Amino acid sequence: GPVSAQKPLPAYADWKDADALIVHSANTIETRRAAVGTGGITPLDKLFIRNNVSPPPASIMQDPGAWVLEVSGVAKPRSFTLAELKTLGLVSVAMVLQCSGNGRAYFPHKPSGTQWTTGAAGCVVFTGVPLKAVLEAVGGAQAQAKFITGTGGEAIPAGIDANTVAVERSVPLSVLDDALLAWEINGEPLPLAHGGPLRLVVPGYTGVNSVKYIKKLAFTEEMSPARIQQSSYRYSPVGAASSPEHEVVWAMPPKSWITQPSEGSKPIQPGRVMVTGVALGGTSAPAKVEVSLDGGKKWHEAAFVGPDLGKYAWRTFALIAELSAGEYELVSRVTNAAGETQPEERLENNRGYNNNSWRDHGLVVQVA
Ligand code: MSS
Repeated sequence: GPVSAQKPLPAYADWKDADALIVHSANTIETRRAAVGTGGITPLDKLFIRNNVSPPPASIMQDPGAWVLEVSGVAKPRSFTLAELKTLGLVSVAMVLQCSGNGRAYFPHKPSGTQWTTGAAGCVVFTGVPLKAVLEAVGGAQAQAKFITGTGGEAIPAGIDANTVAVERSVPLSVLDDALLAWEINGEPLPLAHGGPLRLVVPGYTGVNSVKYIKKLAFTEEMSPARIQQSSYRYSPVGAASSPEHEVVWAMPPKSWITQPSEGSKPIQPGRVMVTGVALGGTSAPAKVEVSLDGGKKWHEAAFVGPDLGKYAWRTFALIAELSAGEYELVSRVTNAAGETQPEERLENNRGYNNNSWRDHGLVVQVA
C-alpha cells in the first residue's frame, strides 16, 4: 500500500521544511538526523520545536514592540515594553538549543515523553539584550535572590498544574553573565514557534530553561512552584517518580553525533566517504572530536569544519573514511575545553533526560 503520510505541520509552524522534520505531535517536531547541514548554524525552517502545552495565539505577534515584560524581585520593580528593552543593550550568542529529552528514544526502559532521537537540537544565533543590562536598569536584584524565574505567555489548561497558570522555570542566578532576553534568531525577528516576541535565553542549559513568550522575569529566593520546575525535568532514578529531592535538569553535558552519511538511504558506494557530525561542549567549548567506524574499537580524530562561534555553539566535524564493502557502526565522541569527554554510558534516569552516551547515538551504515 501507499506509504502513510506523516502528520502535517501545525499552523504556527507551517512555514517549516516538512521534509527535514519528524512531526511527533503539533507541539513536538524534530529535525531528521541527516537534515542537519554542515554549515554549523541550523536554518530556522529545519529547527526543532517543543512546547509543553499549545503555544499562545498568533495575535501576540501583531505588535511585538508593545509586548510587555514585568520585572520583579529587584530594587525598582517595573515593566518594560519590548521597544524599551531594545534600548538597554545588544548582544548576540551562537548556541545550541537542545531539549532536555533529546536522545530519550535510546533509553532501554522506554521513558514516557516524546521519543526524540538526535533532532531535538539545533545551533542558532540569538540576539537581544543582556540580562545584566536589564538588571542594572532596575537597580539590581533583591539581596535574597538566588534564582532567575521566567514566566511564559501561554495559559496552561485547567487541571494540569495546581501550582501555576503558566509555564515557569527557574535557573540559578549564576547564569546572569551569559543570559539574555532575545527578540531575534538567526538574524530574523523571533517567530512565535520559537518564543516570539520575547524569549529568555540561557546558553549552555537545556531548552526548557529558555522560557518562550516571556511575560515575567523575577529574581527570586525560591524556585518556581510549577510542576515543570518541582517534579518534571529532574534526574530521578529509573522507576521512581520525580520529586523536589532529585537534581534539576539545567546544564547540558558534552555531546556529539554523526549526521552523514544518511540513515536508511541506499547502500553507500565503496571508496571515499565523508563522515560528518555535530559536537557541542555543553558549558565549555568543544575541543576535540574522535570518530570510530567500528563501534568504538578504534578512534580517529576528526577535523572541525566551520569557524569557532564560541563555547556555547556546536561545531560540525568531518572525517574522510576509505570504506570497502561491509557494515560500519559510526560513532563519535567529543571532549570539551574543560577536559570532559562524552561518555560511553548514558546517565540513567527515569524520564530520559540528557542522554549523551556516544554508543547510544551510533549510526549503522552498509557499504556495498
Ligand atoms: N517556553 C514556554 N513558554 N513554553 C514551553 O512549553 N518549552 C521549553 C522551552 N521554553 C517551553 C518554553 C522546552 S521543553 C524546550 S526544549 C524549548 O522551549 C524548545 O524551544 P524551541 O524554540 O525549539 O521550540 Mo525541552 O528541555
